[in-house]
Amino acid sequence: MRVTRGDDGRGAARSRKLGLAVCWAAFGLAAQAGANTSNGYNLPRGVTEISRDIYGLHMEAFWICVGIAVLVFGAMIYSLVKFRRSQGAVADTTLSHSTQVEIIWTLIPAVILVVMAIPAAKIILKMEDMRNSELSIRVTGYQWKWEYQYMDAAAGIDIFSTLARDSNFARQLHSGIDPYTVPNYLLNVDHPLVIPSGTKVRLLLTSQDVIHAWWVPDFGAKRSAVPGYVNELWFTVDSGKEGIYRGQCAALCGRDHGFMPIVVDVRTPDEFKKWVDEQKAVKPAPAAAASQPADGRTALSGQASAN
Ligand SMILES: [Cu+2]
Repeated sequence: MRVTRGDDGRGAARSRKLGLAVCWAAFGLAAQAGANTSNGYNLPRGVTEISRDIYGLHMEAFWICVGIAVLVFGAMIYSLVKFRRSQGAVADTTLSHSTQVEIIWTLIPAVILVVMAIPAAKIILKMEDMRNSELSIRVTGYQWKWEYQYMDAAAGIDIFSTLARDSNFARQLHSGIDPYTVPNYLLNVDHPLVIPSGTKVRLLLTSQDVIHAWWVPDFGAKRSAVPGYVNELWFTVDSGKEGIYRGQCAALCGRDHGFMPIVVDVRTPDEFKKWVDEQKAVKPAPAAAASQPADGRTALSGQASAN
């Protein structure tokens, strides 16, 4: 680019200062976005290895984007300010094509994409690795509730999980109840899914009517529940991270789609065992065949198990 300068240098100093200020502002915003990881500005770090992997991948992509933005917008703003007509800049009309430049601006983005794709592929493979799961739970979506049928050591436990009654009353038209007075409004259920910490839990997801999606952000876990299909999903909640975790159906599954929340009650393996014994004592386990499919193909939907 050919430039004719006609000023005494004061303009250049001013534009340098301006450019610096813009760069600092961009950096400040980026730093702020990166630091606010737990107050609603960013993904949750979560309580599983997968959720932390996803978070790391997200931050890696974020910082690459920040770097690209700083370079591209920095060059643009610098050029706009420095080579403006009032400073005597004259457009270069001779440069129309450069093979060298085209190769460079094709190769650099390609390399960046590969750098991002390698860790992403590793995490996807890890998410799909269902081997050595210690507890399997069959999850069936209905309009609008979830059914959790335990297998393995907890076989026989069958829970329907629906919207908590106080939320359900408050959500009715003209209920007269202020939703702000309802704790965990629309995010609470009558019977949560209870699972042990430090245990590889595998969910087998299906649906009895339309497509639902089981999603708990803190687990980095989300998968569709599709009628006629069985999708798998696994997570291991860290030991020491016992507590209540909340999620929602993440598919537009019909009129009351917003009213089928997910609540997971994570307990220590000992407490979980106690809970399993309590459940079995309250309700004797039905015939093993109903909850533990003999050949894995049948009994994954209510209709099949009824045959
Ligand atoms: Cu749903």
